[in-house]
Amino acid sequence: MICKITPYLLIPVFVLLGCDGGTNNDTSAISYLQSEATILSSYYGLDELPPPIMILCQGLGSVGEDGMPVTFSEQIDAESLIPEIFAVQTADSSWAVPSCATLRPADEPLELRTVLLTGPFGTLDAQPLGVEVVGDLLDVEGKTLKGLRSGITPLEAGPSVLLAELFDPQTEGLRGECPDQTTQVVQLTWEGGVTGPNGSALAEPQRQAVTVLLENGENVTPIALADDDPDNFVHACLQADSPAVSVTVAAGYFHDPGDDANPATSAMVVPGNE
Ligand SMILES: [Ca+2]
Ligand SMILES: [Ca+2]
Ligand SMILES: [Ca+2]
Repeated sequence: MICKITPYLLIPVFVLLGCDGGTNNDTSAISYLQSEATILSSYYGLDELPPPIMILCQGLGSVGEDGMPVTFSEQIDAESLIPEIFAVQTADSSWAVPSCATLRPADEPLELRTVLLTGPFGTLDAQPLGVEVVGDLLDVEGKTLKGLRSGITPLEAGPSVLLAELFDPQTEGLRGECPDQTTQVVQLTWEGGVTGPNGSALAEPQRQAVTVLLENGENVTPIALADDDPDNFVHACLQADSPAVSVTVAAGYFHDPGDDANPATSAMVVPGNE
Protein backbone atom coordinates (compact mmCIF):
# COMPACT_ATOMS: atom_id res chain seq x y z
CA MET A 1 0.00 0.00 0.00
CA ILE A 2 1.31 3.47 -0.90
CA CYS A 3 0.89 6.07 1.83
CA LYS A 4 1.90 9.56 0.77
CA ILE A 5 1.30 12.95 2.32
CA THR A 6 -2.32 13.75 1.57
CA PRO A 7 -4.51 16.81 1.48
CA TYR A 8 -6.32 17.45 4.77
CA LEU A 9 -9.69 16.14 3.63
CA LEU A 10 -8.24 12.82 2.47
CA ILE A 11 -6.48 12.02 5.73
CA PRO A 12 -9.46 10.13 7.25
CA VAL A 13 -9.47 7.77 4.25
CA PHE A 14 -5.82 6.99 4.82
CA VAL A 15 -6.47 6.49 8.52
CA LEU A 16 -9.20 4.00 7.60
CA LEU A 17 -6.75 2.28 5.28
CA GLY A 18 -4.21 2.00 8.10
CA CYS A 19 -1.96 4.77 6.75
CA ASP A 20 -2.03 6.99 9.83
CA GLY A 21 1.63 7.92 9.48
CA GLY A 22 2.29 7.02 13.10
CA THR A 23 5.53 5.19 12.45
CA ASN A 24 7.06 7.02 9.55
CA ASN A 25 8.38 10.42 8.62
CA ASP A 26 5.01 11.63 7.38
CA THR A 27 3.75 12.30 10.93
CA SER A 28 4.96 15.88 11.25
CA ALA A 29 3.80 16.72 7.73
CA ILE A 30 0.32 15.37 8.42
CA SER A 31 -0.06 17.22 11.72
CA TYR A 32 1.13 20.37 9.94
CA LEU A 33 -1.51 19.89 7.26
CA GLN A 34 -4.18 19.27 9.87
CA SER A 35 -3.28 22.50 11.67
CA GLU A 36 -3.28 24.60 8.49
CA ALA A 37 -6.26 26.89 8.96
CA THR A 38 -8.18 28.01 5.90
CA ILE A 39 -11.30 29.86 4.86
CA LEU A 40 -13.45 27.05 3.45
CA SER A 41 -15.87 29.43 1.73
CA SER A 42 -17.07 33.03 1.54
CA TYR A 43 -20.63 32.94 0.25
CA TYR A 44 -22.34 36.02 -1.16
CA GLY A 45 -25.72 34.85 0.11
CA LEU A 46 -28.04 37.84 0.01
CA ASP A 47 -27.94 41.38 -1.37
CA GLU A 48 -31.04 42.54 0.55
CA LEU A 49 -30.89 41.43 4.18
CA PRO A 50 -34.35 41.08 5.82
CA PRO A 51 -35.29 42.57 9.24
CA PRO A 52 -34.12 39.59 11.41
CA ILE A 53 -30.58 40.81 10.74
CA MET A 54 -31.21 43.49 13.36
CA ILE A 55 -31.51 40.75 15.99
CA LEU A 56 -28.55 38.71 14.73
CA CYS A 57 -26.28 41.75 14.64
CA GLN A 58 -27.73 43.40 17.74
CA GLY A 59 -28.18 46.73 16.00
CA LEU A 60 -24.92 46.81 14.02
CA GLY A 61 -26.07 45.48 10.62
CA SER A 62 -28.74 47.16 8.51
CA VAL A 63 -31.77 45.94 6.60
CA GLY A 64 -31.00 46.03 2.88
CA GLU A 65 -27.25 45.46 3.25
CA ASP A 66 -25.50 42.37 1.90
CA GLY A 67 -25.02 39.17 3.89
CA MET A 68 -21.95 36.98 3.50
CA PRO A 69 -21.25 33.92 5.66
CA VAL A 70 -17.51 33.14 5.84
CA THR A 71 -16.74 29.60 7.01
CA PHE A 72 -13.40 28.64 8.54
CA SER A 73 -11.73 25.26 8.93
CA GLU A 74 -11.35 26.07 12.66
CA GLN A 75 -13.87 27.04 15.31
CA ILE A 76 -13.71 30.76 16.17
CA ASP A 77 -13.15 32.53 19.50
CA ALA A 78 -16.19 34.83 19.68
CA GLU A 79 -14.31 37.25 21.97
CA SER A 80 -11.89 38.09 19.14
CA LEU A 81 -14.64 38.87 16.65
CA ILE A 82 -15.11 42.49 15.57
CA PRO A 83 -16.15 43.76 12.09
CA GLU A 84 -12.93 45.75 11.58
CA ILE A 85 -10.76 42.61 11.36
CA PHE A 86 -12.35 41.74 8.02
CA ALA A 87 -11.97 43.52 4.67
CA VAL A 88 -14.16 42.75 1.66
CA GLN A 89 -12.79 43.63 -1.78
CA THR A 90 -15.58 45.11 -3.87
CA ALA A 91 -16.04 44.92 -7.65
CA ASP A 92 -14.08 48.16 -8.19
CA SER A 93 -11.19 46.70 -6.12
CA SER A 94 -11.73 49.05 -3.17
CA TRP A 95 -12.11 47.57 0.32
CA ALA A 96 -15.28 47.61 2.43
CA VAL A 97 -15.34 47.18 6.21
CA PRO A 98 -18.28 45.04 7.37
CA SER A 99 -20.92 46.71 9.54
CA CYS A 100 -21.34 43.50 11.56
CA ALA A 101 -19.44 40.25 12.12
CA THR A 102 -21.21 37.62 14.20
CA LEU A 103 -21.21 33.87 14.80
CA ARG A 104 -25.01 34.04 15.05
CA PRO A 105 -27.09 32.17 14.03
CA ALA A 106 -24.53 29.29 13.86
CA ASP A 107 -23.44 29.67 17.50
CA GLU A 108 -24.21 26.28 19.02
CA PRO A 109 -21.27 24.43 20.64
CA LEU A 110 -20.45 22.21 17.63
CA GLU A 111 -20.90 25.08 15.12
CA LEU A 112 -18.98 28.34 15.78
CA ARG A 113 -16.97 28.28 12.53
CA THR A 114 -19.15 30.49 10.29
CA VAL A 115 -18.89 34.27 10.64
CA LEU A 116 -21.79 36.21 9.15
CA LEU A 117 -20.55 39.49 7.66
CA THR A 118 -22.95 42.26 6.69
CA GLY A 119 -22.19 45.46 4.84
CA PRO A 120 -22.19 47.26 1.49
CA PHE A 121 -20.38 44.59 -0.50
CA GLY A 122 -22.00 44.80 -3.93
CA THR A 123 -24.93 43.92 -6.16
CA LEU A 124 -25.81 41.12 -8.55
CA ASP A 125 -24.10 43.10 -11.33
CA ALA A 126 -21.09 44.20 -9.27
CA GLN A 127 -20.23 41.33 -6.98
CA PRO A 128 -17.48 41.39 -4.35
CA LEU A 129 -14.16 39.79 -5.29
CA GLY A 130 -12.64 38.54 -2.06
CA VAL A 131 -12.46 38.56 1.73
CA GLU A 132 -9.36 38.94 3.89
CA VAL A 133 -8.81 38.64 7.63
CA VAL A 134 -6.82 41.82 8.36
CA GLY A 135 -6.71 41.66 12.17
CA ASP A 136 -6.25 39.14 14.95
CA LEU A 137 -9.25 36.91 14.57
CA LEU A 138 -8.47 33.93 16.84
CA ASP A 139 -9.52 30.32 16.64
CA VAL A 140 -10.64 28.52 19.81
CA GLU A 141 -7.05 27.45 20.50
CA GLY A 142 -5.85 31.05 20.42
CA LYS A 143 -4.09 30.89 17.05
CA THR A 144 -4.46 33.95 14.84
CA LEU A 145 -6.21 33.64 11.51
CA LYS A 146 -4.86 37.00 10.32
CA GLY A 147 -3.83 36.92 6.66
CA LEU A 148 -6.32 34.29 5.51
CA ARG A 149 -8.17 35.26 2.37
CA SER A 150 -10.57 33.71 -0.11
CA GLY A 151 -12.52 34.33 -3.26
CA ILE A 152 -16.30 34.53 -3.16
CA THR A 153 -19.06 32.16 -4.25
CA PRO A 154 -21.33 34.39 -6.40
CA LEU A 155 -24.85 35.50 -5.52
CA GLU A 156 -26.53 33.37 -8.17
CA ALA A 157 -24.91 30.12 -6.95
CA GLY A 158 -26.56 27.56 -4.72
CA PRO A 159 -24.92 26.15 -1.58
CA SER A 160 -22.37 23.32 -1.45
CA VAL A 161 -21.37 21.14 1.52
CA LEU A 162 -18.03 22.25 2.99
CA LEU A 163 -17.51 19.82 5.82
CA ALA A 164 -19.03 16.54 7.05
CA GLU A 165 -18.13 15.70 10.66
CA LEU A 166 -18.90 12.44 12.43
CA PHE A 167 -20.27 12.53 16.00
CA ASP A 168 -21.67 10.14 18.54
CA PRO A 169 -25.39 10.98 19.03
CA GLN A 170 -24.74 11.45 22.77
CA THR A 171 -22.17 14.22 22.17
CA GLU A 172 -22.86 17.37 24.18
CA GLY A 173 -24.73 19.72 21.86
CA LEU A 174 -26.29 16.86 19.88
CA ARG A 175 -28.19 14.94 22.54
CA GLY A 176 -31.92 14.84 21.79
CA GLU A 177 -31.57 16.23 18.25
CA CYS A 178 -31.91 12.92 16.38
CA PRO A 179 -34.41 10.02 16.81
CA ASP A 180 -33.61 7.53 19.61
CA GLN A 181 -32.47 4.75 17.25
CA THR A 182 -29.72 6.96 15.77
CA THR A 183 -26.26 5.36 16.04
CA GLN A 184 -24.11 8.08 14.42
CA VAL A 185 -24.59 11.68 13.33
CA VAL A 186 -22.92 13.45 10.42
CA GLN A 187 -22.96 17.22 10.91
CA LEU A 188 -23.03 18.88 7.49
CA THR A 189 -21.64 22.42 7.21
CA TRP A 190 -23.05 24.20 4.16
CA GLU A 191 -21.75 27.42 2.59
CA GLY A 192 -24.85 29.32 3.71
CA GLY A 193 -28.12 28.75 5.53
CA VAL A 194 -30.26 26.02 3.94
CA THR A 195 -34.01 25.33 3.82
CA GLY A 196 -36.44 23.64 1.47
CA PRO A 197 -37.81 25.68 -1.49
CA ASN A 198 -39.00 29.23 -0.64
CA GLY A 199 -37.75 29.05 2.93
CA SER A 200 -39.80 25.94 3.78
CA ALA A 201 -38.70 23.48 6.48
CA LEU A 202 -36.33 20.65 5.61
CA ALA A 203 -38.57 17.67 4.77
CA GLU A 204 -38.68 14.28 3.03
CA PRO A 205 -37.26 15.49 -0.33
CA GLN A 206 -34.17 16.89 1.42
CA ARG A 207 -33.72 13.76 3.57
CA GLN A 208 -33.92 11.50 0.54
CA ALA A 209 -31.45 13.67 -1.40
CA VAL A 210 -28.68 12.76 1.09
CA THR A 211 -26.70 9.54 0.53
CA VAL A 212 -24.05 8.36 2.99
CA LEU A 213 -21.40 5.83 1.98
CA LEU A 214 -20.40 3.57 4.89
CA GLU A 215 -17.03 1.91 5.50
CA ASN A 216 -18.59 -1.48 4.64
CA GLY A 217 -19.44 -0.22 1.13
CA GLU A 218 -23.17 0.18 1.78
CA ASN A 219 -25.01 3.40 0.82
CA VAL A 220 -27.68 4.59 3.27
CA THR A 221 -30.13 7.48 3.55
CA PRO A 222 -30.37 9.32 6.90
CA ILE A 223 -33.37 8.27 9.00
CA ALA A 224 -33.90 11.97 9.77
CA LEU A 225 -32.41 15.44 9.30
CA ALA A 226 -32.09 17.52 12.46
CA ASP A 227 -31.11 21.02 13.63
CA ASP A 228 -33.53 22.62 11.16
CA ASP A 229 -32.89 26.19 12.33
CA PRO A 230 -31.89 29.15 10.17
CA ASP A 231 -28.16 28.40 9.98
CA ASN A 232 -25.80 26.50 7.68
CA PHE A 233 -25.51 23.33 9.80
CA VAL A 234 -27.69 20.23 9.31
CA HIS A 235 -27.48 16.93 11.16
CA ALA A 236 -27.88 13.71 9.17
CA CYS A 237 -29.05 11.08 11.68
CA LEU A 238 -27.91 7.59 10.70
CA GLN A 239 -29.03 4.17 11.86
CA ALA A 240 -26.06 2.03 10.80
CA ASP A 241 -23.15 0.37 12.62
CA SER A 242 -20.50 0.79 9.94
CA PRO A 243 -18.90 4.26 10.16
CA ALA A 244 -19.80 6.94 7.60
CA VAL A 245 -17.06 7.60 5.03
CA SER A 246 -18.54 10.18 2.65
CA VAL A 247 -21.73 12.14 2.02
CA THR A 248 -23.28 13.02 -1.33
CA VAL A 249 -26.24 15.36 -1.84
CA ALA A 250 -28.22 15.31 -5.09
CA ALA A 251 -28.66 18.66 -6.87
CA GLY A 252 -31.75 20.79 -6.42
CA TYR A 253 -33.04 20.23 -2.85
CA PHE A 254 -31.30 22.54 -0.34
CA HIS A 255 -32.07 26.22 -0.98
CA ASP A 256 -30.11 29.27 0.20
CA PRO A 257 -31.76 32.50 1.49
CA GLY A 258 -31.94 33.77 -2.13
CA ASP A 259 -33.81 30.51 -2.99
CA ASP A 260 -30.97 29.15 -5.16
CA ALA A 261 -30.82 25.34 -4.92
CA ASN A 262 -27.68 23.31 -4.27
CA PRO A 263 -25.53 21.80 -7.01
CA ALA A 264 -24.60 18.11 -6.64
CA THR A 265 -22.17 18.23 -3.73
CA SER A 266 -20.18 15.79 -1.61
CA ALA A 267 -17.65 15.65 1.21
CA MET A 268 -15.44 13.11 2.92
CA VAL A 269 -16.50 12.45 6.52
CA VAL A 270 -13.95 13.54 9.14
CA PRO A 271 -13.96 13.01 12.93
CA GLY A 272 -15.86 15.83 14.63
CA ASN A 273 -14.19 18.19 17.12
CA GLU A 274 -15.85 17.82 20.52
CA1 LIG B 1 -27.92 25.23 14.64
CA1 LIG C 1 -27.29 32.23 -4.04
CA1 LIG D 1 -29.29 24.16 11.34
